[in-house]
Amino acid sequence: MYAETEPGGAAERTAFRRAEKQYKLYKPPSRKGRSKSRGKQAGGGGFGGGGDLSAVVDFHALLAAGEGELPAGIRRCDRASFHLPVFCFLDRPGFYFIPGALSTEEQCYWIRESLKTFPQPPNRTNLTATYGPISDLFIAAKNQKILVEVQSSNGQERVEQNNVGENAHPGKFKFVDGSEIQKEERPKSTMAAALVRKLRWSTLGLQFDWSKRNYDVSLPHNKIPDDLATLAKKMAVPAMPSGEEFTAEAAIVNYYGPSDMLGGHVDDMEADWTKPIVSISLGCKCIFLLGGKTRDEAPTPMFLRSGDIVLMAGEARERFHGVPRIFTEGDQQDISGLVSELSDGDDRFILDYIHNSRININIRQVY
Ligand SMILES: O=C(O)CCC(=O)C(=O)O
Repeated sequence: MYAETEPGGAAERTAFRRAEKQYKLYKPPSRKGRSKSRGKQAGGGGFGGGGDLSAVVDFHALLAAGEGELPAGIRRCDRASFHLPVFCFLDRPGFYFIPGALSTEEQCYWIRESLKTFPQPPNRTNLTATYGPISDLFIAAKNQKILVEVQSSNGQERVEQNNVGENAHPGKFKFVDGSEIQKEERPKSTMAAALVRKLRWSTLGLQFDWSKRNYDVSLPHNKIPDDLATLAKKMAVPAMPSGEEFTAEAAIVNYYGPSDMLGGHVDDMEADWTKPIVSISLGCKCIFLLGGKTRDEAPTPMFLRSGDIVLMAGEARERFHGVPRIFTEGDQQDISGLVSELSDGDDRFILDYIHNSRININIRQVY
């Protein structure tokens, strides 16, 4: 699904790669050095450790500006059958941007689901290959549990079953309280909280096999949760062929930490490209690049904020796209709504996580 990074040397040869690098390296002017860096931009602009974001399309600002003239190449494509404002690009058919599609309450709900429910087996995550299926990772992290290896690769039992907590897993690892075992007894152990931070993706519904770059229908899976499927069906409307309904069959949840990025790629593994990918942004703001059918075409950068939804259908499915940068704590992350909504006791752990993280849920009709 995601194209690999080109071998060294090729990295900056294309317009897409150059844009990725520019935004990845963007640094907000420090308060102290603000006038200095402004002066630098005026004298030639450019990126590489400074730079500016003036070319980044901000659909929230366009929406707030009201009926005024839109920048060249951008238009409103609202639908009578759809209740929210929709933007699109004249030269990028099949791409739709729905700013602020989800309320703060809805965003919080989907953030909780993304952390607590979506990584649950049989859904697989990037951690599955190393640790086997892990149940209740988020609860374990909240309760400061440790994941320990209970059976070495030669099958030898490392820790007495009776000495450890109730969270036994079919794999070789299980959660225990730190106090329950001695340090020397756990040759391979990781704090559950550290594992939450290492979560990069989970797959829902039909499971995607990254090594084969295809769906593996033989892998055990649950169907997409009804409420997520309903949301996707509702939000897909502006991009759907008339008279048809979107059926959610698979989803990938991407978890981004402070310096994570998603390199340019095309999503071409689904059979029917007339159906959109419904892509939901949660948590910290990011820059999203929408490029052309090759990496040689310069991409259009745009901000994606928590609650925004993007649809990519038809021709837009062939376009390279990616996320070179997210804006975390102290760096214009734009999550004030979430901060007040998640400040209650039980949600504090989620708030700590989302302060420095972005989550993307992209939902697909595969067949
Ligand atoms: O994180 C995003 O907004 C984009 C995700 C994406 O492009 C993908 O998963 O294919």
